[in-house]
Amino acid sequence: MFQRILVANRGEIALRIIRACREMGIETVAVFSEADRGAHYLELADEAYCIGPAQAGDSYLMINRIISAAEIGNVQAIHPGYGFLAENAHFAEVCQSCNIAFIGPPHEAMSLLGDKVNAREVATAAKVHVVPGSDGLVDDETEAMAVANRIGYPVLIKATAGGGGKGMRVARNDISLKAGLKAASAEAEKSFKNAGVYIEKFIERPRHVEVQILADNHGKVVHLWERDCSTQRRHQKLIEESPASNLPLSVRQDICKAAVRLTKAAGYSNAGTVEFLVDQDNQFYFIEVNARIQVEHPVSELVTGIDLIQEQIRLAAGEELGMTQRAVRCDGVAIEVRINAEDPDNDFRGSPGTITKLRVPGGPGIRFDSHVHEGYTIGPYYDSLIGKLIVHRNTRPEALACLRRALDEFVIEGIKTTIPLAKEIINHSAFIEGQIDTTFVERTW
Ligand code: MV4
Repeated sequence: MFQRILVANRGEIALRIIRACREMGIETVAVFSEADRGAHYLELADEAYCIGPAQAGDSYLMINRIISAAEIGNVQAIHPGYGFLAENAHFAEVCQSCNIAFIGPPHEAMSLLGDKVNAREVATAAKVHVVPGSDGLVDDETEAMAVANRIGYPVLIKATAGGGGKGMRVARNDISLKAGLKAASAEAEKSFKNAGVYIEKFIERPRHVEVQILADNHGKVVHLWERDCSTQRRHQKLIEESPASNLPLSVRQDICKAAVRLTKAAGYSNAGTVEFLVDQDNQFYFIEVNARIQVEHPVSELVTGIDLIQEQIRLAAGEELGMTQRAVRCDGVAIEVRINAEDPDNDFRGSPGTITKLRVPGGPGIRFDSHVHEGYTIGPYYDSLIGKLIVHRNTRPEALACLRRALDEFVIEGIKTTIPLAKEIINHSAFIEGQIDTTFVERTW
């Protein structure tokens, strides 16, 4: 097992990783930018090194500086968290060449699945349903029209290097298809330096259901059931839950089995998430793989009782998975609310400032993962997530009652947060009934 790990991230996920390491008796080396100097979570690491100025591009994204800190800190492994370098296959390869274990998937699987057209091919080979669409990249208007007229409008043009919604265009006829093809391709070239696009049937009002996977380096793969992440706005998830509500057990089992087949076919190991769209007839379609630990991993931890960060570390050290699929329970219901420093009255823009008062809820069923405290200043440099409130109760109505109480107990002064919006959402009848899809928040607010 590793004796020392470098945490190549900041904020709540850096703290989450430091805590996991401490419980495992592993020392941690933290890194920080000038903007994060003095943050309290850094004191919980064994060492901390400054790696540059506030701008992420000059610090948390600088591979040479991270590797230098790893060499000076004498670590055997790097945990990238999420965002920043977490899905950078080149970074994973550099770690390997420096004889430092990357706590994540092999770089080969990461670059394979990072290309969505390749990922669709892997899924198809594994007999996992993909959304009906083009056979590979679409090269020109003529080919695009042939595909669209075969599968039928509306269609969605997507960037093969994309994900998270960038470089996507809906087309409802040949005219908008031609315009969308140009626009999507140009946006993809600009954002990803890869103009490649493909076409899928546009699924109307889908649910976003994703399966948590753990895979060892010896060919064993288990799933930790699914999360519903449909409650989002502008591709920013707001609320996630496990299990998915109103999804029959047989469908959940089929989705989870499909995710395991795909993981095996991709030669993937460590923790990962296989994303699906679920249509109104409960048909599910693979869309992409997230080759990292995700923000919403705690809901899966609570229903299964498995510590995902500790598992990631054991798997990266080459250990075999310690559990069988049968032993992975899905007990009760867990719901996570993301708390962002954003101003709902200013188009949900970041709301930097100092937290002047903080009262955190507690009691049965409540977990709060956050690096912030009274007196903490949220700067303008990074994403606006300041914490995650996660509840775990036996049933969904009980989980919602617990969440309602917790949000009512919460006091955060000095900055604007998404807590008021979260309260409105969880008190809306559609949400209470579990009638949620990816368009719900934007249709309703
Ligand atoms: C789709 C879709 C409808 N039909 N694909 C958005 C981000 C990327 N991960 C995939 N996305 C979508 N792909 C087809 N064929 C609708 C979305 C989508 C979405 C998906 C998941 C969660 C939130 C979303 C919000 C808007 C659109």
